[in-house]
Formats: sequence, structure tokens, C-alpha cells
Amino acid sequence: MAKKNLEVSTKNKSVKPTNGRQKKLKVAVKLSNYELKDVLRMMLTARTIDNKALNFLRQGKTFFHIAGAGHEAIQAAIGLCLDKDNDWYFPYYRDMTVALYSGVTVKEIFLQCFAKDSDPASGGRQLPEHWGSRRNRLVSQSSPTGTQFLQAVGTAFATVRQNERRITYVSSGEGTTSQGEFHEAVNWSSREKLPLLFVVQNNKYAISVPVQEQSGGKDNSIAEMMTGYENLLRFRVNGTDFFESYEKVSEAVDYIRSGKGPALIEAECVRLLSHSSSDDQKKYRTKEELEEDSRKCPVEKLAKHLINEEILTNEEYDNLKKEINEEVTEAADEAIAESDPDPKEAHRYVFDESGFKETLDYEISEPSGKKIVMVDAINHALHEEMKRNDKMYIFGEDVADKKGGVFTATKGLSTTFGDKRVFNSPLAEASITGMATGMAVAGLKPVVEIQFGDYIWPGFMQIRSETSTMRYRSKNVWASPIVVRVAVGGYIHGGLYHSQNIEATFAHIPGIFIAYPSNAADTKGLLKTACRINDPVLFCEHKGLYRQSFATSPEPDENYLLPFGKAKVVREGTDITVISYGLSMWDSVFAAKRLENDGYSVEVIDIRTLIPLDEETIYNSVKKTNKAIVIHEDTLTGGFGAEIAARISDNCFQFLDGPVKRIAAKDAHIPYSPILEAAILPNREEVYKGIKALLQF
Ligand SMILES: Cc1ncc(C[n+]2csc(CCOP(=O)(O)OP(=O)(O)O)c2C)c(N)n1
Ligand SMILES: [Mg+2]
Repeated sequence: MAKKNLEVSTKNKSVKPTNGRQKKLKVAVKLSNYELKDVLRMMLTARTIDNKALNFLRQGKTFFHIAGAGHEAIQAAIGLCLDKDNDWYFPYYRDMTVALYSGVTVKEIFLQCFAKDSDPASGGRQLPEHWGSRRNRLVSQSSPTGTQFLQAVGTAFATVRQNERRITYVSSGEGTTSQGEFHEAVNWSSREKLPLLFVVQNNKYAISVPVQEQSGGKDNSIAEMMTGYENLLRFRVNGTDFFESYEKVSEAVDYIRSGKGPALIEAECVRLLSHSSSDDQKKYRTKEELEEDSRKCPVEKLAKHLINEEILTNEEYDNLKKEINEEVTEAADEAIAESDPDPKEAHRYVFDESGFKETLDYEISEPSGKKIVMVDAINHALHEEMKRNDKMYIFGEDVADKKGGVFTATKGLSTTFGDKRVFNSPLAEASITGMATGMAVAGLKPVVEIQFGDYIWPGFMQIRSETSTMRYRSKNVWASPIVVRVAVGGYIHGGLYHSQNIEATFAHIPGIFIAYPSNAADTKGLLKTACRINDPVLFCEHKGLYRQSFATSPEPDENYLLPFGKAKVVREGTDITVISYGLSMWDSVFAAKRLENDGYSVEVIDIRTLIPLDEETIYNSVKKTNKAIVIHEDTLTGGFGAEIAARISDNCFQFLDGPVKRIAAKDAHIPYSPILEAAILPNREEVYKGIKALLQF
């Protein structure tokens, strides 16, 4: 039986560093015997799950496991200090003990381990240890190292804007702090003093790469590396020591809750098992080093301490181990007996299936206002939607007044709606898309601007691997329906890096809608719809059309919405179908007019949205005209024209009187000189001749 209550004082123990200074621990750790035994129980439970999961793997019952063994003490401290009924969690794959503390049950862990249908994190869609629990605001975690950081900034930001007193917790290993997104997240959260707890669990290895080859901080310390962020409280603790960890996490949490800013804890841990079940650390670590690490086992350390302090007897410890083993075995047995996922469901929840967007009232009026240019249509749509929805936020580079965006699309918005809802982002596209993804997860509606399509690529990882997968990978539990407005396109003598078209790259990604309108009215209607629906949208705006006279339209009213996936027959004709979008749509229209003088009847279809694609309108037209040509500004190879052409061949083969043709940019980059640029991008003459050649086929 336990004899005395423990009051462990860690006073006078020094912890290095706190913003560069040595600091004495101030608070004694006061936990009751009962609480301390519970800490041991949680740590031991995590360890037992690791061992059990590896056994199942050896038995061929599972395919993957990544263990938290050696990280339990710091994680127990985090678990105790956070409020599972209130805070947000972005844990990483080693956070088994944090997951347990956040409310994930042992059975739920095994449901994911066995990829069962009822796995609440992903319904069997993600690897084990890719946490997720709506119940406890534990956001679906993915595999790319470091993407969680910027999303965590997004939820922390959302809590502040919604006057909620919550902390957002985010963690990773030390190797992951080499990713730019970590630095972007620390930068943004420190500047805004966001309530964010960063915990870097430094086990000295990123798979096989030692921290000495990884981090440029003094002593290769991550906390040292982050010196200079004024509002960031930094601690470096022994993460295998529960008491030290608990004390410093408590202090960090107090600091964060007081509103002073984020805190970063670097916890020195040991990786007692190989990186994952696919790795064998004996190949790159010495026996001596592994033995030294095993002597630092946090579970044994705490157990020994409790025994020494007569809080626990050896016999009680043995019984506890047995008891936990039985509990874990029972939970695993229950989990393995549950149903496997249904393969018929494998494709579901790429997009929202609630039927919400089908309930919107589309095209209930005719655009009949004053003529406006496309960029003003965007500006008005944003004003109207911001007024309607106080959860909508706009940010991006230079979007705030007085500039109002480099193309003035956002002019007046920050003045009208204030700098809390419309603001400049740092010059960092991953920050923009990652922040937005996290804000959307927390229920806000970010409508962000990427200044040039050419610079969307730093934010691509977030859009590709996070925004677009969130709903699918969590089996409809989480979603991040952001709108990414992006200026694209050439013919403006912008050279290689102000002219790109990006739609084909994104069209390849399941889980994101793509709009690419050609005129002001469609732009307004589609953008307003994008701001309302539950799916992420890439909204392509051609710079050459922003103020183009032929792209002007009478302005639609504030209730005008256009559906995604509905093409427009811009010109009716009977001899050939021309399918296009964006600026190329206008080249097609001008060619059609010229061809009319030559005696041909040309039907022009503006698809308006690539994803979803209105196949019906295209096929109906091709069945009537028996000829089809796709025209776009993006490069030919792997362009969206290839997709449309393939689908026409599949579905209208017997109706075709000629090959499905494409006209596109040459497979090159877009040079600056107008002479060179014209040689790469499709031009009106080329479009006219190309259509005519197919007409004469
Ligand atoms: C962006 C990205 N690059 C590479 C990987 C493959 N990978 C997975 S974990 C890992 C090492 C991470 O090391 P660290 O951050 O120190 O965490 P630890 O696993 O040691 O806890 C690597 C390279 C990945 N998942 N994501
Ligand atoms: Mg590591």
C-alpha cells in the first residue's frame, strides 16, 4: 500500500533555456498519490498498446505501427495540463499518450490499427497513429511532417476571433522543425501572440538522421534555434522526466492562457523503438547508444520514483501492468471483431455529400445592373458575402487597404469590415493556405488571395495534402471548405513567373472544385457560390480579363448564384463544338464569328468550372455537331483539354466525324518578350485556323 502523499519539489533544478536565460523552477509539482498513479497508468497503457500493436503486426494482422515509446512522460504532462473539453489538438504520430489523455479510447486506437469501419479517426482510410476525434477537437492528422503547424495557427486564430478561451496544442519531432512551415507558424503566432503550445519532442533522430545533421540551433537545440521571437516563451526540458515536464508544461500553459503569446517546449526524449515498423534502428544506431536510451525509459523512471517514495509497491506495480495488459487485450479483441470497411464506400466523401449546395437558389435573376469589369465583380461579390456571413475572413498578400490587392480586387474591404476580418498575411503562401485550412476546420470561412498563380506552389502542399484530403481522410468528420482566389494567365508580358496557368495541376487532385470564369457576371455568381458551399474551391481569375472590355457584363444582384458544374453555351452552332474557358473562351468566340463569315456554324461552350465538369452539355453538343475541339491557354501536355478530349472519345465515339483536337500553349515556359510570348501562347489566328482545319476534316 502506498504510505505517503508525494509533494515532489523540483525547486532549484535548472531548466535551460528560457529566452536565453537559465531559469530556476518555481512551482513544486503537487499531485495526489491517486493522480500520480493515474499518470503511470496512462503512460503504461500507451506503452502496452505499442507492444501489443507490434505483436499484431508480427502476426500479419496489421501493416503498420509507429510507436511513442520513450515519449510518454512529456506527453502525460501535456495531457494533464490541457483541457480536453475545451482545447484544440494537433498531435503528431508519436503522441499516443496525448491521444489517450485527449479522450481517444484504447479500443478506438485499435479500430484504426485494424483499419475498421468504425475507426472514428478515418474509418480505415489512414495509417494507424494518424489521430482524429471530433469529440475532443483532435483534428484529423495526415502524414506530411509539419503541415499541422500552420493549421494549428489557424484554429488558434479562430479561437481568438471568436472570443473563446482555448489553447491549441501542436507537436512534432525535432527533424520536422527543419520544415519551413514550422518557422512560418512560430512567426505568425508570435507576432499575433496566439494561444498556441508548440511541443517539439526531440528524440535526436529523424528516422536515421541525427539532430546534429538537422538543426542549426546552439547545441542543435530547437528551443535555441527559435531565439529572437519576443513573445514566444521557450523551455527545454527533460522529456523523460514526468515531474520536470509537468512543471514546465504547466508554466507554459499558464503563460499562454494569460494571453502573452505562444510557448515552445523542446522535450528531450528517447526513441526506444525503431522509427516505425518499417525501420530497423539497429542498422544505424550502436548497441551502447540504444542501451543508454533504454536506461532513460520514462515509464520505468516514474514507476521507480513512485516505488522509492512508497507511493506504489513493487507488487502493486506488477498488478498494474497485468491489469493494463488485460484491458488493452480486451480492447484489441473487441476492435478486431468489428466490421471492416465496405469497399463500396471507398470513393465516398471526396466532396460534401450533404446535399447542401443543391438547396441553394441558383440564377434566380438575370444580370441586369450597370456594366462592370471582372475585377469589380469580384470586389462586389466579396463585399456582399462578407456582409452576409460574419464568419468569412479575407487575407493574403497586400489585400488590405490602401492597396486593396495588387489588382485591387479587395479594395475597400478592410476599411469596411475592419482589420480583424480582412488583413495582410505575411509573404508566405503556405501560411495563407495552411492558416485558412485550420480556420475552416474551426468553423470559419476563409476566402484567401494568392497574388499570382505562379506563387501558389509554396502553398501547394497544404492544398494538395491537407485542404483537399481533410473530408475524405476523416470519412466526413472534418472539412476545410476554403476559397483560394488566384490570379492566373498570360498575354500580359509577365514572363515565366507572372503568366502561369495552374488549373490542370489542381484538376488532378480529388477533393477541390475549380472555377475559371470568363466574364464579370459569371465571376460574381460563381464566387458567391464558392463562398457559401461546403467544399474547397480554387478560383482562377485571368489577369488579362480583370479590366477587359469584352469580359464586362451587366452586374448581377446580390442574390445571384451560379451553380458549379453547369457549362454555358455561349454561341449555338451545328457544325462543330468548341469547348473552352477563361481567356481562351474569347479567342474561340472571335474565331466562331469569323468562321460564320466563312459559312460555318460554330457552337462555343464555356465550361466555367473544370471540377465539377458539365459533361452533359458537352456531350449533347458533340452529338449534334459531330466534331469537337478544346482550346485552352495552359500547356498542351497533361492539360485539361486532354481530359475533356478523352471523355468525349469515351462517350461520343460513335457520333464523331473527326478526331477530337486541342489547341493549347506550346510545351514551354512563358517568356517575357512579347514576340516570344506570342510564339508560345495560343493566338486568335491559330485558334481560327485550328477550328477551320477540323471543320474541313
Ligand atoms: C514532408 C515529409 N517528408 C518526409 C516524410 C517521411 N518521414 C516521416 S517521419 C520522418 C522523420 C521525422 O522525424 P522527427 O520530426 O524527428 O520525428 P520523430 O519521428 O523522430 O518523432 C520522415 C522523414 C514525411 N512524412 N513528410
Ligand atoms: Mg526525432
